[in-house]
Amino acid sequence: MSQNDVIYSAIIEGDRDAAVAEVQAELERGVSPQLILDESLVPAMDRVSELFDANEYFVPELMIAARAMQGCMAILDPHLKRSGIKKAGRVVLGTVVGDMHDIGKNLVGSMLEGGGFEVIDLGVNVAPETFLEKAREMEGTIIGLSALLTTTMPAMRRVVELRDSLGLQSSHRVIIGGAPVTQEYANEINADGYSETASGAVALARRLMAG
Ligand code: B1M
Repeated sequence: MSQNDVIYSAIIEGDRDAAVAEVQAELERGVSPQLILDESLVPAMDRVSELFDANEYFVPELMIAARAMQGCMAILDPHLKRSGIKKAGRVVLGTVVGDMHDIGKNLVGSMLEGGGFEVIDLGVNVAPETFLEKAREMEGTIIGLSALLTTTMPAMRRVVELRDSLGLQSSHRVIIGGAPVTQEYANEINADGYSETASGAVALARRLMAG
């Protein structure tokens, strides 16, 4: 384990400038981008999730940490791509049609990126067809759906139904989340997984990728 404590602490404290500067310095020292991601950034975001789950951090702290993480990812991404490092998987993510809430979805996206996933963020108010169109571009892509309104939850069912009608149930798993969503609802609509939290979504996506 070669965790960089400066990066680790800067992410937890949401100090984007310090985190970005140290990531840059690590790259210049020849440290591999994958090592920076796996041993400093991902553990820091895991710690941020723990603090959030323990009610020690609230949404603002979470967002500031996520912004610091995104700043670091912007630097690491080209290096990761160049070195051909295999991503943990690919997730097409969005808030379902009719729903404009994106704070939780963005956190899920940051966490997934922090967890080594490629995230295609389709934004908010995304139609079922759009999810499927984008997901079909690559075999194995996970479809991640977020909904914050009870009135928009049925759109999740429509995504699953469309996926199934296209015969893509074994190649494109659907995971769902958002404040009103439950495991029972996931079972009811035949989604492949539910997570209550952003960090849980990473663990869930990893489990699905592992088969
Ligand atoms: Co809205 N809103 N809102 N809102 N809003 C709620 C959701 C509401 C519960 C407030 C209330 O009445 N108490 C209520 C819904 C009631 C219901 O359906 N039962 C509501 C309503 C009614 C509305 C409007 C209809 C209000 C109106 O206009 N009359 C309207 C709808 C607009 C629309 O979408 N069409 C509306 C608008 C808005 C704002 C634009 C003002 C703003 C959104 C800003 C934005 O997102 N850019 C807003 C906000 C901020 C909220 C509350 C206050 C906070 C939501 C939030 O960001 N939470 C919310 C009340 C509340 O939840 N306390 C409320 C923080 C975020 C980190 O949590 O999104 O749950 P959350 O994400 C969590 C987990 O759920 C999980 O991970 C995250 C981190 O752990 N998660 C996933 C989320 N997605 C996941 C996906 C996964 C896995 C996990 O896998 C793919």
